[in-house]
Amino acid sequence: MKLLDADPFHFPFHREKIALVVIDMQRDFVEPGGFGASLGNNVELLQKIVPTVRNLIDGFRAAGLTIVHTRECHKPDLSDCPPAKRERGNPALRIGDYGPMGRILVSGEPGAEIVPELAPHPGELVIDKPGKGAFYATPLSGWLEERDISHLVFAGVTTEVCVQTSMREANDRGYHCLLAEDATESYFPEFKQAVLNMIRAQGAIVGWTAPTSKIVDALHA
Ligand code: C5J
Repeated sequence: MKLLDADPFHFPFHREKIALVVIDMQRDFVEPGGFGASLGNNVELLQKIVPTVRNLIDGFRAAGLTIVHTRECHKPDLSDCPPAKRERGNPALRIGDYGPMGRILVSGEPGAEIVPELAPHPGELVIDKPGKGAFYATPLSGWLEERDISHLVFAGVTTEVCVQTSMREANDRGYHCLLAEDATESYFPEFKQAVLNMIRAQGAIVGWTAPTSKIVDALHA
């Protein structure tokens, strides 16, 4: 059993049972011309965490541990995109419409790809998810069970939407969850801070948070 120096208290974990889940580090959220920018957001805020997310991924790679990358995207016929989701947002550039990086949030389009710096390596798991949560309508639960994973470290974007939803889904499924504080970001800094506070309040009601350097150090301690 290892102990990671986290908030609100130490996070105990077994090295062979921990996995990293990197949420939606896609061009559509991080680069100009994608889904995030179409909603009027400043994507530069999200670009800044790419090197830190890379450090976290490299720490898990060096330790030979399971890494999951998710992508929020829909089938080209949009059969998995509920009208209630598509109808919201920017009416001039909806999910499925053509933007500068191809069709917005559609699998196989350039915008749906993970940014090149964080591209999955062979053998790493890649989940395409139609919802905000990584467990909804995906094979993630089964893949984690097959690998006997009980502890999850989360990173990625955006903190209060897909990261928080996925972490709460995992929490309800019995996983011990830790969020890498500096490897997640929001277009709204106050929303990110609120999520960090919510997660670790009430005796870690959703889970723990810790900076990337402490997570990587604990993996290799
Ligand atoms: C959003 C996400 N923000 N990946 N998706 O719509 O957080």
